[in-house]
Amino acid sequence: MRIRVGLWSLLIVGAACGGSSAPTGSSSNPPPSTPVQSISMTEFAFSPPSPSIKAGTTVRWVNNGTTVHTATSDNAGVWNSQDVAPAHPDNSCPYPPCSGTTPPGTFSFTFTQPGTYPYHCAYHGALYNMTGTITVTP
Ligand SMILES: [Cu+2]
Repeated sequence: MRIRVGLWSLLIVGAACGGSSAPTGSSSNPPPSTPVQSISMTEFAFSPPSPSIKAGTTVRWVNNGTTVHTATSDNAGVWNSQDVAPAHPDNSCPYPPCSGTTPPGTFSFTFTQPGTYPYHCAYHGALYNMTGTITVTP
């Protein structure tokens, strides 16, 4: 009889220890990854051209058009996509040149500093007013 009572006590203590590591009720979702703002490039516009984003957001330009475009900051040196080729499903190129993109069809840049960032397409900015402005808020 005495031995049985002793085992019971050990089991209860063990259960109490196991319970101490229970979750504290926070969400089980993983931490959010870097937010992404997509901007489509077509002939001859960015869409949306001028989004407002939070610092730390990555802007991802996607060329959904049929010729090369760029996303180039008006202030030299902030960012320059170089040529972004059309992102056709078969990566075809109806209106060459369509080279110089990494990876095909997209260009990404992460904005870490709040501010106002005007940009343009190097080929169609002046000619077709293919321009935009990224507003970065804290
Ligand atoms: Cu363009």
